[in-house]
Amino acid sequence: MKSPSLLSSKIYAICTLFVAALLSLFAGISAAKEADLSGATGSISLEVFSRLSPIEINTIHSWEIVLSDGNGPMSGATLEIVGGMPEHNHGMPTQPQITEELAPGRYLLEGVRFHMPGLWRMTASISTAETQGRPPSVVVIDFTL
Ligand SMILES: [Cu+2]
Repeated sequence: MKSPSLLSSKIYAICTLFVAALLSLFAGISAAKEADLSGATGSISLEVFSRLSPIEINTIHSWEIVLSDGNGPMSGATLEIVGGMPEHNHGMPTQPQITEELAPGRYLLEGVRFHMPGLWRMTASISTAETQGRPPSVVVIDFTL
């Protein structure tokens, strides 16, 4: 029969390997999850993680929008998103709405749908309690579908 100390050191080694494997798995997942779209203005950066990735035409879906500034995640911000096709002079077929702050600085935008291939422009107007009474910060993101 093996001595208890040998057995416990074997269990320890197996656990260490298991944790290392898990960590490398998570590192791989987080590295793979890059923003689908991003933009910035001043110290504010905006990243779009589409729940439909890659984004497809004519499929209604949601975006998770991550806002941060020089101090970290921007919690409690008011975010309005307007989209359209600048070359066609029309808007989106839907009016996407922010419905929830999923985590500090991470907002859920529901009702996103693009109905045509071509150049799309999303304009995000961002205001916070600190910037009340001043014009919102505006981030413009152009992309082609
Ligand atoms: Cu169009």
